[in-house]
Parts: sequence; structure tokens; C-alpha cells
Amino acid sequence: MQNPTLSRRDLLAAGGATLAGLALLNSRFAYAAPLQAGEEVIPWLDQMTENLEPQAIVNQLVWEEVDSWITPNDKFFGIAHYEWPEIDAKTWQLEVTGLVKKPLALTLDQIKARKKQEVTFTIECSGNTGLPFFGGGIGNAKWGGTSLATLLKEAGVQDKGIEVVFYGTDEGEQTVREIAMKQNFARSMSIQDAMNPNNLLCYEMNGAALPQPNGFPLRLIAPGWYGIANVKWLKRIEVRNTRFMGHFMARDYVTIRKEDHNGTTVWTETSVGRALLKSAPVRVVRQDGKVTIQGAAWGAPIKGVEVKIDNGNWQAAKLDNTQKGDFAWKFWTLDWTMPKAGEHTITARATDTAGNVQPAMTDPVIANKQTYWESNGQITRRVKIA
Ligand SMILES: Nc1nc2c(c(=O)[nH]1)N[C@H]1C(S)=C(S)[C@@H](COP(=O)(O)O)O[C@H]1N2
Ligand SMILES: [Mo]
Repeated sequence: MQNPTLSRRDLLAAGGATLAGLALLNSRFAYAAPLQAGEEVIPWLDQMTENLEPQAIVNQLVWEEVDSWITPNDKFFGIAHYEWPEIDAKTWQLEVTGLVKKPLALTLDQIKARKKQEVTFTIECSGNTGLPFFGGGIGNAKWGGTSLATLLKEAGVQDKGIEVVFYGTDEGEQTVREIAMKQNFARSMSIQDAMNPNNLLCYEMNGAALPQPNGFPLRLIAPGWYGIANVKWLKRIEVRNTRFMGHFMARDYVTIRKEDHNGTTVWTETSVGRALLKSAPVRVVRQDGKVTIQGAAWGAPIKGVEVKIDNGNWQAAKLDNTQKGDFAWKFWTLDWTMPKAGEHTITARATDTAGNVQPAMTDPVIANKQTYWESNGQITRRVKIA
């Protein structure tokens, strides 16, 4: 354990010099494993992940090592802002409280006895690729659980209820105006968003019991939302009559941006919520002298991906349509014919079925963003062809 007290927050506060030092701790790039027999991975020259431990971010995805569409549980990233609670499922209960006609308290067995529903969903931390050492905050899993909307309907939301708050078991202290508050990790949604039939009270991940780092015994899975909305180690769901302004809604995970309004610059602060269209080159491989660029695209139903090598034209990548799911990443490939020896850049951009195009890094929506959240700009990686 290199640095037992180093938290993500410390890292962010520490700034550039420390980050450069931390980069030296990284060693995972040496272990890039071939995807298929005979395939040789040509490693990226640029670094996207660093294994800093123990800390708030664990087990980052190593892009070069991705060898399945489903990310195995033991290779799935994990994030905890306060602590990693160990919960005894025998004594644990989920409370449904607040402005409901019939408050509920359910054991894990009672939740598992309800109708089961599954969704394959690529969960990405909204901070992913927004920081130099954090590019592996993403994974794709098949989540199993029971419908949140059905449970809320059973509890019966009162007419004055407008907001649903999800509280984790993990707690920490937040200070606002010198008032120190001990509070649970919490995020909220409007009633309408909470009632989306895709939302799961999830107890299963890739067919196994939800692992402890990913929220055992129960977590919210909100397909189409960034990681932060998917509250782990759930303990209480509460319906309220005002918008909820907890730390992770209103102070952290807030995107600060300069926007143009009729020629004047206005500053905006928005809470991180729905996932955004994004793609990334996964790795470059060589087999029998043939070079292929492999990648992934996610964040919205994907219509296409284009790839630009150096300053060349955008070329259409081939989508792998064998794996389906509007909330899951799509893999793609591009044959790289006759690459010249030397260093190259590879940039990917995705288009969704609604026609939106993933923004360039220079697009004002990205360039005028002052915080690292929601960094869905086009990703460029560097590679050297021998
Ligand atoms: N209770 C609780 N839930 C949480 C968090 C947390 O710190 N506490 N982190 C969130 C963040 S920032 C992300 S990106 C996702 C990550 O999910 P994973 O750890 O299963 O990959 O969990 C979210 N749910
Ligand atoms: Mo996150």
C-alpha cells in the first residue's frame, strides 16, 4: 500500500506536481494481454490510468486488456467517496419513507422474491477521462434486480411528493457555512425520472450476488445516467416535497461552464445527471501484419463511429452489432491499411441514433467547461508503429 491516506479529494487538491509524481507509480501498461491468440497489442504511448491505492477509485479498466463485452466483476471499477461499507444482509432492510401512503421496510429476501428484471448497462463515472490519471472509470455489466417504479407505486407517492432521495449506508461529514453535517451519501431524482421503468433496485451483477465494492446488498441502477446517480449500499428511499440539494447533487458533481448568452458570458452550474454520448479507441492490434483499431462507444444508442488517424479524413468504423442493448457500449473496429512507421494519433467520434455527434475537445461545450465532470469530448490516443 503506497499511500494509505491518499483520497481522490487529496489528489484533486494536490495539483500538477503531485500528479506527475504519481504517474511514476503506474505499471499496468506493461501487462497488456492479447485479445485473441496471435493478436499483438501495440501499446498506447499515452497514459490514461494509474493504480493509486487504497483510495476512492479502485480497479480502473485497463483498455488494452478488455477482452469481453461484459466486464467481469473482478475487473469492474469501483468508487467510494466516503467508505466501503460491509453490510450484513441478515439484519439489513431497505426503508421506503417520506411522502408515501404506505411506508415500507423490506428485507433482501423480500426484495429478491419480487419480479426480477435485467438490463445490460455500461456505467461510467462522470469524472472519467476528465483527469490525467483517471481513464478507466467505466465497465459494462448485466444488472439484475426488481423494478423501482413498481415498488414506489406500491408505497404510493403522495400528491405533494416531487423528489425521490436515495441514501447509501456510507456516511461522511460535509461543511457548509461552517455547519458540519454528518450525512449519508445521497442522490435524488424527480418522481418522473425515478418512475422510469428501466430503473432497478439491483442485487445481482453478471449473474452473481452484487459484490461488496459495487453496493452489496442493494444499489440503484439507473440506465442512461452517469455513475453518480447509481447509489450503492442503499439503505433508505425517501419521497420529499422539495428539490434535494445534498452534497453530491448541488456542491460536488456540479459542472461549471462558461456559456454565451447574446454575446455575454454567463457562468452556469449544473448537477451531473444523464450520461453523454462518448467513444474511445480501446487498443491497436496487429495480426499477420494487419493492423486494426478497436474501440467502444456508449452513453446513448449508437448509430455510428468515425475514426481519424493523424490529420486524415474521418473514416467509418465497423460496428459490432452482435451484442445488443441501448444502454450498453458498442464495440467497433477499423482496419488500418498500410500504417507508416512512426508515431500516430487516433481520434474517435460517435454519433447517436438521434443524430447527435460527440463534441470535439475544442467545441465550446467542452472547451468552456471549467470542471472535469461530463468530459465527453473526442478522445485522442497516441501509438507508435514499428
Ligand atoms: N453509496 C454510494 N454510492 C455510490 C458512490 C458512493 O461513493 N457511495 N459513488 C458513485 C459513483 S461516483 C460512481 S461512478 C458509481 C460507481 O459504481 P461502481 O463502484 O459499481 O463502479 O457509484 C456511485 N454510487
Ligand atoms: Mo463517479
